Formats: sequence, structure tokens, C-alpha cells
Amino acid sequence: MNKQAFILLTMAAALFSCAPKEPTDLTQNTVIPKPVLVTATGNSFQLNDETGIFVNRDELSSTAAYLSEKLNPATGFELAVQTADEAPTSGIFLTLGHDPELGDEGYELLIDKKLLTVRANQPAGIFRGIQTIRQLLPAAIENKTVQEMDWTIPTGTIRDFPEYEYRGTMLDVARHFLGVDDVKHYLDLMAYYKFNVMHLHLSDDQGWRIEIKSWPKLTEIGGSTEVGGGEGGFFTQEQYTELVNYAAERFITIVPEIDMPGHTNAALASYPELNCDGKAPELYTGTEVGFSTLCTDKEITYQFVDDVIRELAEITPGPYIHIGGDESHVTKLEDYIPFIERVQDIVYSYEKTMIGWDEVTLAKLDQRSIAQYWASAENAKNAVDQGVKVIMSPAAKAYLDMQYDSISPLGLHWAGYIEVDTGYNWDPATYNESIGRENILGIEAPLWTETVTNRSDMEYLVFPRLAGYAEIGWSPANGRNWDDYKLRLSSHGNIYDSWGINYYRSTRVPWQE
Ligand code: TNX
Repeated sequence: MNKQAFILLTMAAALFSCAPKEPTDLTQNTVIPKPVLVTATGNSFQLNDETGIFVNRDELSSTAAYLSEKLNPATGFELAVQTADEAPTSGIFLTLGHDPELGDEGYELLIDKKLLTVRANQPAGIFRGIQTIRQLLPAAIENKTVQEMDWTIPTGTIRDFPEYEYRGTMLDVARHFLGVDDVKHYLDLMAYYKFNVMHLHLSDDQGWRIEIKSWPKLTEIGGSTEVGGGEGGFFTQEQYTELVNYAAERFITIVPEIDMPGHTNAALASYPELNCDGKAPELYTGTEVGFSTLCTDKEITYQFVDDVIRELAEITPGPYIHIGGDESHVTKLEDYIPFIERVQDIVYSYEKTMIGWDEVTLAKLDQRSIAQYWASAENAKNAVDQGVKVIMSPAAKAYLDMQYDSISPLGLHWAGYIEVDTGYNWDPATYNESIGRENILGIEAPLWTETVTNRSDMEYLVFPRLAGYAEIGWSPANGRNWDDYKLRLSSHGNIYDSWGINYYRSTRVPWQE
């Protein structure tokens, strides 16, 4: 090469280096929920078509395959999964070890120039760590087609584990039915933000959505409509099992809810004998609450509840059954209390732990039972006085069905408007004066579906607020603040665009183009 050509080449190289530099500072990451501890070492790790994924235990193979599948569409790389007892010299290494501080879901990422190691005590921790890897790569990694670019991650270390053991969202499939594919889609989105519980609200006045083989009319009649009079629908037990398994592959537990004694018009319309007057009411397609009740002093009612909970327990590997218990406005308190206590015994007879909305604290609860706080400060106090744990779902902060503002096209506003910052800016441990950190099992953000008729509506109310609830549940409160969070969230809009989901582009978030 002559001298002139050399100078030209050097100039060209210099020009190229003015192009965006590959990120090398791990502390500048935009991971949500915010990791507990991050240390940067100033280099970068690069994925390429030779990168292998190594596991030190066979039980990690499916999680490794999940990672490979997630990285394939945008990179075009076929990252092969192999077993290795020792750390390889390069590639991605998923390894189980023993590190008590990390617990069951925590993980550590050790990112060197050649080797990226994910260490955890349990496969669940490896899975959570994989979500962090997805978020450390350029946002384009979520594209469905091959993108020509460098796939780098800054080097350093992340140690990360959750603040709360229960981090859930709820989907109401009773008011409007959403099918298997929509629920799976939701589970995929939840997994990205490290949620570990999906609560399915399976019955209400407007619909019964889970097949009960010993009471077939529940779905035949009770599942045949929905709010607005649409065709409704329900999950067969096989479909429910498919959802349970799909969730389990993402280390998410399904919590099924059968709401009672109120919110039961669909059941009452299906079986006249469950009504005190022996007459079945009409199916209901409106949105009022609090008008229905099972007949609490008929023996058949308890046979019904026993059958439903027995069948549900048989197909639910997770530890919890949710019995609702909210807004039973037409059940007398002196009937409500013994009803809840008897249903509680039924739940424990099938070796499940009972969860109920905060009203159930009016009854005498088993120490193992859990109250889900949504509105009543008095009930919250009852829970704490009885020494039972609480799931925090305060409607004014955590209800995904509240409108963002007065012109939001979807949602309700009885608990207020929940803009993205309002949904983020609260701490479960200080929200209610009688509920302290030690009383709290975790947090859950419910999506009631009176105004939600399809997947796109669901996405709009869920995103971007879901990311905030993920951070509240996972990240320590003292490291969280809106100004820092909104900048990280601003880079997730591109990811939502890659996924093709509908979301609310709040003007309070400085979205990146
Ligand atoms: C109250 S929250 C309800 C639901 C409604 C929701 C609408 C709770 C335990 N009960 O039946 O769908 O408000 O926001």
C-alpha cells in the first residue's frame, strides 16, 4: 500500500469511529426492574454466530433453549446449547451454584469480553437473569427480522434479587373473555419484566370461564355471554393446563380465582338450586356490581363450592386458590362470615392456601391465608391484626383498568386517574399506615375488563404501566425514583414497537425515537 492510500484509510477509520460507539458502561443500562447492584468494567462482550450457550445442568436446557430462541430472530444466529461441567473460555454460560443472598429468583451476571456467565441457585433465577441479558442488548434485539448490527453488552457485574416474593398481575377473563393465545401473549410480556404470578379472575356475574366437569352448565350457560352481550367463552380444563404449563416454563405461577359468594350471577343463572328462591336469574351483560349472592344457608351451595375447588385444585399445581369474597353487598354480614370460614376450610382440605379480597378479613382467617388489599383501610388493619400476610393492590395506584387521564379512550375512573408516574410513585411498605413491610407478601396489578374487549385494548391499559409495577415489586424502594425510571422507560417504547403492541405514549415519558 502506498502512503497516500494508507492516509486515506486511516482517515476513513477515524470517520467510522465517529459513528455511535458501542456501549461500554454497564451502569448506563436501561434495565427494568432496576437491578440491585451494578459494577462496570468498561469493555464489551459481543454475540456472534459462533457464540454457544453452555449449561452445567440438564435441567437448564429448556431455559437455555428459550434464550437461544429469543436471540435468534434479530441476530439470525443459531446459538447452540451444550452441556459443560466447567466454564467455557467464551460464550454464554448458565450455571447453578449456591449463593444464599440471591434466593430462589436472584441471579448474578458476570460479563467479560469473551464470556458471559449467569449464576443462580435455581433455574428461576437463571430465567430472570436471561431477561436482563435481553434488556442489556441493543433494543433492536426484539425485532422479528434480522438486523445487521453489532450485538454488544458492556462488561461488568450485576447482582440482582427481588424485594417481594409475590409479584403479580391479574387478568379478568370474566367480564370480557380473552382466549388462550391472549393469555399466553400476556405471560410473555410479564416474563420480560420478571413477574412470577398471574392471577386469573375466572368467574363473575357476566361469565363463568373454567370448565367444571361435575357442574357442566357453568360453562354451557354461564360461559355463553359477556359484558355487552358478546359470545363469551371459557377454558376447558385441558386449555387451562396448557396455560399453567406455559406459565411454568416462564417461572410464573397461575392463581385461579372463583369469586364468591357475590359476583356469582353466571353460576346462579346456570343452576337454579344455588339461589335461595330456587329460581335462576337471567344472564347478565351489564357492569353493575354487588347484586348477586350464592345462597349461604343451603347445603347444596357447599357441595357446589367443594366440587369446584376440588376440580380446580386438581389442575392447579401452584399453592394458591383465590376465593374472591369482594363486594358481596347483598349477603348479610352474619351469613358472609360463616360462608367465608367454611369455604376457607374447603380450600385447606384440598391442601391449597386461600387468598381473598380484603373483605375476607371480616371472617376469622387461618394464619396461612392471604388478604389482597384493594380499597379498605379497615380491612387492611383487620388483616394485620389477625397476623395474615397482605398482597398490595391499592386501586388508586395499582389498578390497570383505571384511565390514564380524563380523555383516555379505555378504562374506568372510580379510583382516580393513574398516569404512568402516579402508577410508579408509591411504596407498598408505606402506602397504608397499618400495613408494614413485614406484613406484605408482594404486589399485584389487576386488569378488570369491563371496557377491554380485545388484545389491543388489553395492551393499551397494561403498557407502559406494567413495567412500573414490575420495578415496585422487584427493586428496593430506596433505589427507585421517577426521574431515573422515566429515562429507562423511554427506551422501552422502541421495544414495544418491535413487539407490535399497542401502548399509551404518555407525554410524561420522554420517548426515544
Ligand atoms: C371493583 S376490586 C371490583 C371489580 C371491578 C373493579 C373495576 C374488586 C375486588 N372488585 O369487580 O371489576 O372494581 O375497577
